[in-house]
Amino acid sequence: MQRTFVMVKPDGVGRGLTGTVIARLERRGLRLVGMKLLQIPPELAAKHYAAHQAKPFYPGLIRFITSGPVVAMVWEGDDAISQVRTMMGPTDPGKAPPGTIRGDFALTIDCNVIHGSDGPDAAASEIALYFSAAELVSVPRPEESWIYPQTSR
Ligand code: D4T
Repeated sequence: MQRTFVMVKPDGVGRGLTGTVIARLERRGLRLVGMKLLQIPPELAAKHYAAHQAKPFYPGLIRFITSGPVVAMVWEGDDAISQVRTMMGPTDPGKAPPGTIRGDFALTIDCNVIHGSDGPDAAASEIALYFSAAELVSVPRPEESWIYPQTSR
């Protein structure tokens, strides 16, 4: 079992895509263990995107990510980090195949609907940025015996 941080960005929330994103992750078999709606303050945005601070797109990225509410979530499951990244599609929606979230719902890299951690270190630090341990609740779903048959039966 692995945890990953997922965020529906302001464009996704504004376009009413939050439910669609959640439904896709749920249907895949991932387990939702934390969720909150918030408008990201600039200080938190700077921490989240610290790795991009020197990039030319950084000011626009901070403006965009703080421009409206986001839905921050933690999802859990087998290989959750890469499963979610695959479901998201590439950062640039122009390169994202149909069937991926970005390939189905986005056209530009600036407004690409969803964020998902790109590795275990990012997942751990992003989860800690947005959630306290008490805000995460992991309860197995009954149908998981059909998702992980070898371990649950
Ligand atoms: P996030 O972090 O939002 O899940 O995106 P990715 O992990 O897929 O991609 P990233 O970290 O390389 O980029 C972070 C964020 O910056 C925006 N961006 C990126 C942008 O506006 N212009 C660009 O040229 C790039 C590379 C989109 C995602």
